[in-house]
Amino acid sequence: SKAPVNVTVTGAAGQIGYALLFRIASGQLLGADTPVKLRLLEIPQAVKAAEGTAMELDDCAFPLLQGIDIFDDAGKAFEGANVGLLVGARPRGKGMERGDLLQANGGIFKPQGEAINAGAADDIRVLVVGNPANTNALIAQSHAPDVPAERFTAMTRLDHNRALTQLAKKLDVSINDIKKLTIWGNHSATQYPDLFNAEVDGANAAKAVGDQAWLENDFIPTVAKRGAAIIEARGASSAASAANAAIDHVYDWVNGTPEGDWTSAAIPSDGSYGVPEGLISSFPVVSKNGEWEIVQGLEIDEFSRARIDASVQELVEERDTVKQLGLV
Ligand code: NAX
Repeated sequence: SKAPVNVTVTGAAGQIGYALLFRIASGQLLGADTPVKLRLLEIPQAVKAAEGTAMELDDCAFPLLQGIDIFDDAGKAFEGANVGLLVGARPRGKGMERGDLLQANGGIFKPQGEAINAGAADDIRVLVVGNPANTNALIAQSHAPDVPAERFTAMTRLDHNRALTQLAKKLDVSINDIKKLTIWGNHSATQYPDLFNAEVDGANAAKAVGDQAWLENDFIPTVAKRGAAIIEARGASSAASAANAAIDHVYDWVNGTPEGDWTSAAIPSDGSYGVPEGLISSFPVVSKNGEWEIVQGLEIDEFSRARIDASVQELVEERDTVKQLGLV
């Protein structure tokens, strides 16, 4: 039988953690034949709540779950980690400037990057969920010089999934009829969901929509502001859908993306599509042999170019800020 995979989850007692851990333990993160050991990281005040979640995990008697350990120390939590799901982050407080937010998150993602560098397994794969996800991933990556840079990724899969459903509803088609949709740039309100390279039943999706006004004034803002709409409706931010997207991201990373399609993930840029090298930006990606590859050769029209550039510019500014703060 397969050796268990160590999965470290930070922010384990939070609401995404609560939606995520049961799915990992049931085999949905890595596959139904892969046993897992959970390593939960929380701040000291939340360790007790994490212990409560661990009791419930015990009570599920998941056949694949081979152990749960709880830590309030990043160094220990990432020891031997094969997968790191970095969910816990500092939320933006009232009146907090972007610089303050990045600084506060630097205090979390710098030591976690160091801990990954020091103790994680050679095949460590990191997904940052906690916001600002792209730049938090950059901070962690820059403190893990011994880990290949491409092992640090940030989540735009929730945006991707949101876009799939908005398009499917608009065209009254099934999710399964849609291929090759892309989220470009930052996981923020500037993100660009691209229908010009997407396909619906093999036909161009933007043409199938045939309504530029809907695309600009409806589709793009609905996808980009969906998080705020969920908060407005639910009284709490997206949790189960965010956990679902994290599962999708890691599952595809490990097991590969389906032939004839791609997905979206924020991965370190190699300079493709004019995105400055090293920025962790969302791209159209496929996963092969356990590694993400950026889909090459797509045509980027003027409209898309401007949208991508605007989101990438925001990432450049975030990188400049964390550079000034000495965090990267
Ligand atoms: P919660 O506030 O419910 O949980 C966060 C947990 O992280 C808390 O239990 C807290 O104690 C813990 N934590 C804080 N600092 C920590 C540290 N240094 N080490 C370990 N744990 C720490 O937030 P939740 O709703 O679970 O959201 C978590 C993060 O996901 C937030 O940053 C949120 O903005 C982000 N999101 C990202 C999304 C994406 O698509 N990339 C979508 C959903 C979500 O908004």
